[in-house]
Amino acid sequence: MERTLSIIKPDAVARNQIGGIIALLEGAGLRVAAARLLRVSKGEAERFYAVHRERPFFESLTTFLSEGPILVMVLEGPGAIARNREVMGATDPAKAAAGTIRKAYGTNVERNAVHGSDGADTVKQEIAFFFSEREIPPRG
Ligand code: FUP
Repeated sequence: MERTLSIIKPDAVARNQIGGIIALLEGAGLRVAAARLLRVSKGEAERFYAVHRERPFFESLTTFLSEGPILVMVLEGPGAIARNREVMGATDPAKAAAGTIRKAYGTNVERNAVHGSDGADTVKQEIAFFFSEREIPPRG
C-alpha cells in the first residue's frame, strides 16, 4: 500500500468538478484516506511549489493556486504515486490522453485541475505540508 498527495486546484473546485475528479481517482483504484477543503495564501503556495521558484511560470502558478479553495487529499492504493499520475494525464491538458482528469477538466498547462506528488522522495514532504498523521484515520 502506498500513499500520495492529490490536490484539486482552484479552477476545478470553482467549476464544481470535485465529484467528477474523485470519481476518476476512485475508478483508478485509489481511495481517499484523508481530505480537507482549504485556501492557501500566496506565501504558502510559494513554499509548496518552492522546487519551481526559478521557473518563469512560478509567479503566475502560485497566484493561481492561492486564488480560491482547493481540496487536498491523501490517496492510498497499490502504486498510488504512479497510478495517480497516470489518471491525472500529461501536465498540458492538450497533450493528455483520453480518459484522464486533465483531458476532461484541464484548461491549459497552468489551470490543469489537479496536482499529484511525482515521486517517493517528494510525497512525504507534500503530505506533511497539509496533514498530520492523526488526520489520516487508520482503516479497520
Ligand atoms: P506536474 O507534475 O504534471 O503537475 O507538472 P510539473 O511538476 O512540471 O509542473 C507543476 C505545475 O507547474 C503544473 F501543474 C502547472 C505548472 N506549469 C506551468 O504553469 N507552466 C509550465 O510550462 C509547466 C508547468
